[in-house]
Amino acid sequence: MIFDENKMLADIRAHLGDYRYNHSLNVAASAKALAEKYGGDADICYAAGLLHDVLKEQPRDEALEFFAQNGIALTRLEMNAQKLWHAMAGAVYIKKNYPELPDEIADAVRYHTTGKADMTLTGKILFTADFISADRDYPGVDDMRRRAEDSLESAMKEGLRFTVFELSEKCVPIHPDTVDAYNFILLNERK
Ligand code: DGI
Ligand code: FE
Ligand code: FE
Repeated sequence: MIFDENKMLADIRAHLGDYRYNHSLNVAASAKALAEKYGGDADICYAAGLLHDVLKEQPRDEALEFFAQNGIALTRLEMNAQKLWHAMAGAVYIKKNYPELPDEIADAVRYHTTGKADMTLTGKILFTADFISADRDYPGVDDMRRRAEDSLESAMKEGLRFTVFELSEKCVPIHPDTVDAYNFILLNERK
């Protein structure tokens, strides 16, 4: 590991409860395994996994303060979708606190919840690792794990389909990046 793993571990330990700390370790392990399988950078993907949810437990008031202090303007949809905040805030946090890490890590964290069109390999690996990590136990997780063995695109397509389906079923607004990610995958499928 070429990065300071102990710094990241201490940081997420200080920010997260046991459940999400353990989730982060599992996502890091999955991201590393996917990097090895798909030719990504194992250290970059592992670090992205460790840090991806670092601000997931940040209280609402603190998050809004953090956005204001860092000049991050939320769209109306984002203001109403608090579950998206940790990805946006996490990316800014990583840029500020880990200037030694490649930008690719903050970028992958930024889009780990919604996805976006034309993601980096690290971004696709983190997005997929978050769905298949060892702690995940939802109906369909075995199918997701099989897909991730086959291709990142297959796993992402199902992950995005599931997310769009769930959000629309609950009448929750769908972020444009989520729609872009979904459409991009469908339109770029090998025929
Ligand atoms: O942080 P995790 O729980 O590990 O996973 P995550 O960062 O993928 O967050 C998943 C949550 O984010 C889930 O409750 C659905 C929500 N979400 C994902 N895409 C969208 C979304 N919420 C809205 N409103 N719009 C989206 O496009
Ligand atoms: Fe997350
Ligand atoms: Fe996560």
